[in-house]
Amino acid sequence: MREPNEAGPVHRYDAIIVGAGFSGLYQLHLLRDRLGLSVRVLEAAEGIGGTWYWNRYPGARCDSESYYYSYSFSRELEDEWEWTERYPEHGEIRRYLDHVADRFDLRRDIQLGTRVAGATYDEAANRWTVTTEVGERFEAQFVIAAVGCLSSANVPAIPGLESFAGAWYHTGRWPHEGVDFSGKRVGLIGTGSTGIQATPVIAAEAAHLTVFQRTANYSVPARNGPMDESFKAWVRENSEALRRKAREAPNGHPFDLSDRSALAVSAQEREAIYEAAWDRGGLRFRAAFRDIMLDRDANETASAFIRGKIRSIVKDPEVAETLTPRDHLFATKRPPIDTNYFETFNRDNVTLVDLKSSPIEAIVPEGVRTRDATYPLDVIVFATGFDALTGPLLGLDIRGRDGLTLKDVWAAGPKSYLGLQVPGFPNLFTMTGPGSPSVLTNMPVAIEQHAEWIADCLLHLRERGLDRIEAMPEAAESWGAEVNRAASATLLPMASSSWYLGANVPGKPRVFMPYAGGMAHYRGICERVAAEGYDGFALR
Ligand code: NA7
Repeated sequence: MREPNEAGPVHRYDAIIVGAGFSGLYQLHLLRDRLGLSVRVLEAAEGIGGTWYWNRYPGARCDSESYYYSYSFSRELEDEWEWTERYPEHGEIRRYLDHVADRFDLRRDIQLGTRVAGATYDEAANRWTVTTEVGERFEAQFVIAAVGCLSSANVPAIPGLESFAGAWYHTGRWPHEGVDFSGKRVGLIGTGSTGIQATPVIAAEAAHLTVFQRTANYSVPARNGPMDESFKAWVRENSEALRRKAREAPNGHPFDLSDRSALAVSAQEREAIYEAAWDRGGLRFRAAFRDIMLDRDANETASAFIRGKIRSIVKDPEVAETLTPRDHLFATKRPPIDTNYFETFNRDNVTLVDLKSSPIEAIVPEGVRTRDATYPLDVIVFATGFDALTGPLLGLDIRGRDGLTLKDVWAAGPKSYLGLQVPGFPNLFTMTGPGSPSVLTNMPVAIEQHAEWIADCLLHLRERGLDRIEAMPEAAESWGAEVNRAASATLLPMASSSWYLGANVPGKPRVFMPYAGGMAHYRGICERVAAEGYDGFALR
C-alpha cells in the first residue's frame, strides 16, 4: 500500500459517493441527473453490486421477493425488467444492477477497484479530502457513505486458522470461480441466514458436511420457485399499489399485517393460521398476527409452532433437539428463510456439532478441534456474518472537524441524527446508517428514501445559497433516545446474542443499532424535519 501522494493531482467534485451497490447507484443518478452535480463513485470491488458483488456463496439469494427487492423510482425500468424466481439469486441481482448502471449511463462516473483509505474534513475550506489505498486524492464538498450495512466480513479470530492445511472461505468474500466441494469433507461454521441457505446446497455436493452451530435458529421455508406468467401479470397490474404498500409498511415489504392478536384466537384457529403461513413461506410469516414482534406470549406461540415443525421434520430426536432454539424468541434475531434446511440434517452425509456444549478451541492442520473432538476437514466455510452497520463506516477512517475521528466518537456505540449524519462531520451523509431502519426493512425501500432525502437536502442548500449542513449534538442525543425507545417497544432487544446489538463481534459496544420504529413512521419524521427547515441540523 502506498502512502497518499501529497504531490499528486487532486480530483475535484461536488460529491464523492463511496460504494456502488443499490444505494450508491441511485444516489449517483439523483445527484448527477437531477441536481446536475459533478459526482464520482469510488468502489473497492472490480464490479458494481455492493453486497451482491461479494456474496456469491452456494445458495445465496435475497430473502425479500424479487418483485419488490428492486428500485421503484422508474416505471420504465420496472416494466422492462423480468425476474425469473420468487426470490432473486445473487447472479440475477447483479445482472439487474448492471442493467440499471447501463440504462442510466452510470458507469462513466464510477471508479471500480478503488478502495477508500480515509476521508478528512477541512473546516476552513469546507471540503472533504478522500484518499484511496493507492494514494489518489479527491476533494469534494459532500461525501456520501453508501457502503452498505453488511459488507465488513467477520472472520472469527480462532487460534490456528493459519495452520489449516485445507482451504477456507468467508461467505461474504466468495471466490468468483466458485468452490468445488465434490468429494470433499466440508465444515461450515455459523447458522444465520447465510449458513442456513448454504447448508443444503453444500450438503448435496460434498462428500460430507459438518455444520458447527453456536446458536440454534428458527427458520421458515422460503417456498422459492419460478415466477410464473400469471404471477408476473398480477405484479404488473398491481405494481403501483404494491409499491405504495411497501412504502407505507412498517418494514418495506408489501404485506398485510394481520390485525389480530395471536392470543385472541383459539389454539386450533391459531394453529391453522400458522400452518397457512408456513405453507405460504417467507418473511411474511411474521405478519400472521399483529403482536408476534411486540408481545412475549404472542411470540411464544409462533416460536413453539416452529419448534414443533423442527421436531416433525428432523428424524433423529437428538439432532432435532440440538437444532431447536430455546434461548431466544422467533425473529428477535434476524429470521432466516430456507429451502430444505432442517431436512438436510436427515442426510447420511451431514453431521451437526453443538458448539454450546463443546466450543471450538482451535483450528488445527487437519480440521476443527472442539473441546471434545477433532473434525477432519478439507474445506472450512465461515458463514459467520458481518461487523454490521458500523463496521463498513469505521473502515473508512473518517475524520471530521478538529481532527475528530468517527472511531472515537462511536467508541461507546454509534450516535447519529436519523442515521443520516453525525455531529462533528459536516456534509457527510451515511446511507442506511445505524439509527435508521436499514436492516429491519426491505433494503431498497430504505435506500430510495435516504437517497431522495439527501438529494432534496442538497437542493435545499443550493437554492438558499447555503454550503454546509451538520447534525446538532442535542438532536443526535434525542434521536439516540428515540432509537432506544423504539427498540424497547419491541421484543428485539431480548436476543442478547444478536448482531443488531453488535453481540457477534467481540469487544463491540452493545447498542441496539437500527431504528425499530418502522419505515413509514421514520419516513414521516424525516419529511417533517425537512419541512421544518431541517430541524435539528445546523445550516450555514
Ligand atoms: P449472522 O446472522 O450474523 O450469522 C452468523 C452465524 O455465525 C451465527 O450463527 C453466529 O452464531 C455464528 N458465529 C459467529 N461467530 C462465530 C464463532 N466465533 N464461532 C461459531 N459461530 C459463530 O450472519 P449471516 O451472514 O448469516 O446473515 C447476515 C445477514 O445477511 C442476514 O441477517 C440477512 O440480513 C442477510 P451466534 O448466533 O452469534 O451465536
